[in-house]
Amino acid sequence: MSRFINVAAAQLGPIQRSDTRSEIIERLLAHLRQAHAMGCQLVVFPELALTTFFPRWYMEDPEEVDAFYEKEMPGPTTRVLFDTAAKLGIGFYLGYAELTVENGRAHRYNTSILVGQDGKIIGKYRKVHLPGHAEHEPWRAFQHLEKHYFEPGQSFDVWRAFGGVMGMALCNDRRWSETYRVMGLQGVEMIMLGYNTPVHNPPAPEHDDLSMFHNQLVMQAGAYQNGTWVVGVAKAGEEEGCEMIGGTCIIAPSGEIVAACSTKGDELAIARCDLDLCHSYKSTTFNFERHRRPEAYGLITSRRGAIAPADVEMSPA
Ligand code: CDV
Repeated sequence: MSRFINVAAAQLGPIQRSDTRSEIIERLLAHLRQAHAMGCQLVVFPELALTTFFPRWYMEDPEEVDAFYEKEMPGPTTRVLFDTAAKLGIGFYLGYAELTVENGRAHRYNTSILVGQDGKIIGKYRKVHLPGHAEHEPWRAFQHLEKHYFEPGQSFDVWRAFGGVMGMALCNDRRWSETYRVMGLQGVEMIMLGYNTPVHNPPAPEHDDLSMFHNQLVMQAGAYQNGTWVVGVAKAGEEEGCEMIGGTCIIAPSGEIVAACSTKGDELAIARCDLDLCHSYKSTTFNFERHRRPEAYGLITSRRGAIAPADVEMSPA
């Protein structure tokens, strides 16, 4: 059997701070229209797709900071995305900064939503693995203040949609095997994942040459080890003087890349994804029910950091 879904990985080139929301949304709409013209049912946009990657700056003025967040979704400027999706009958995944007030307290998250072909929100995900730091670190060429600007999300959920089981993650989540496995244990068949990854890693510049290799390594491994499609979508190119990797790609449950962008600008990579391809991995090598040994994995949830065994004093012979 085959269950096909035509998916567009909608890479965005850089978004500068001076770009208005309306200008940015025009670029997203162009992607939606082009993907629809090419027969797609789903478009995947990057992380923080409505703004420049603002955690690269330390800002103290709350008004300046809050301008980067969406207070409602859809809101006055984003509604056109939902209306266009409904009109074209095309769904989308969108990453953005969310500001919500609960019990009189403001909460800020790095969020993505999945929107159906009817233009209605199916599900929301809040980024669990927030990389970087919480305090200003002036020694860096640029900041990575996600721990300052966002609270972590608490779960990896999946949704029945688009004829399959769909999951969401954001950027740094892709480097953690737990991300894929928690969704794998819920039968995920397609993980959508937007990212903003600078080429330069200030705390470990020795990794810079490997940034694209690591990007593909983690997503290909996550796809194969969980028998799922992975759609990884970059915001790419030189954004406010910071060079971002591209590497947008669609990965099959075999771990193979089946479509990829070749530029660092606005570009679609399109694949006809058969969700039934997941089955041959989920029912053989990665038949979890048959082969997993959770009784041996207790440390995964009980311990956060690595602790090596203490050195054993060797008594003299
Ligand atoms: N936006 C991200 O989560 N970026 C990280 C950076 C810190 C390397 C990433 O894992 O790509």
